[in-house]
Amino acid sequence: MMRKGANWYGVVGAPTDVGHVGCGAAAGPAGLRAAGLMRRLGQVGLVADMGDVAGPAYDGAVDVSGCRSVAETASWCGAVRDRVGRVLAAGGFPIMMGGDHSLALGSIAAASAHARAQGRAFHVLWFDAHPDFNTPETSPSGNTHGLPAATACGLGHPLMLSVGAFTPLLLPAHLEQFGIRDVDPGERANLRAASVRFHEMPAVRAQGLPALVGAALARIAAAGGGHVHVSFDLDVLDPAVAPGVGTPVPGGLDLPSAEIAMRMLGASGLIGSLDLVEFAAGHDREGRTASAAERLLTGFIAARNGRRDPAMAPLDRVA
Ligand SMILES: [Mn+2]
Repeated sequence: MMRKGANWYGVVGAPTDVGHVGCGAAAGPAGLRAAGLMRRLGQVGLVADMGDVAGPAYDGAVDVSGCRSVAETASWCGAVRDRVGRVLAAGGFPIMMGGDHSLALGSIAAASAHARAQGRAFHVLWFDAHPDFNTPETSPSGNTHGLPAATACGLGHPLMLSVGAFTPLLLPAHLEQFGIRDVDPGERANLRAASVRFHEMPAVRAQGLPALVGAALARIAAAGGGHVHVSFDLDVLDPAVAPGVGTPVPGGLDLPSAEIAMRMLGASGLIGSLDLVEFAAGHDREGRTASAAERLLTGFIAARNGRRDPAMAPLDRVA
């Protein structure tokens, strides 16, 4: 079967924790490179390291909206948007390597604009312990990494909404979330008001992540496909598997389920861009989180390229 879409991968690093100052995600790109991620990805696909984007320094100052470092977040997201956009324009598949999850607004701005220019529908599949669907009004912390999914859907701070060339970048009906287990009260109200489809961990455990992801892919395919962006926050994994994250929440995904889901996403041929965010290298233990990130990405790329990766053989038997 022919696979549609880009056959080379451009990794864009965004070394900042502007969205949750001090959470440690600024060390993510350097930590993943030091763990050998680029070399390992290069074994399963044609991968180019597009380097790190840069953005302003920040101090966590709270503005009138009650949110921290909003202008700085918007600036970092703009830098991500531009470099991810260049990968897409050159026919590549962008992998945005965070950094904290606020940066997803930048990659979504690029991917949504790319989809629109091609006349294709745009969808986002979001893997996270948190929905990141707060608005400045509902956010208890004021950290901008809790806002990007809502902002993409057109709800939020004007400075963050201005990262995209248009708004909303994403229809709430085209957003689906998996692995959720830490939802703020106002955030839950936002999700319900927007009718976002989000799967909390009890439902994920009952139905299995692969079944839920398969249903989501089937629904998108039945609706005519389009450009599907995957935003993967490493804190969706259980902290036993991925301790190196800024905001760990117990009761998360096991690695085999996540890995099978990523391989399904790759094999679907529907995915056009991806984020891997919130790796706090300084909190990792025995390289577990970096190793998990590497397995997820190599599994995705190998499946998307229609290859069998020898390292995945034990999981083939599980699946
Ligand atoms: Mn997140």
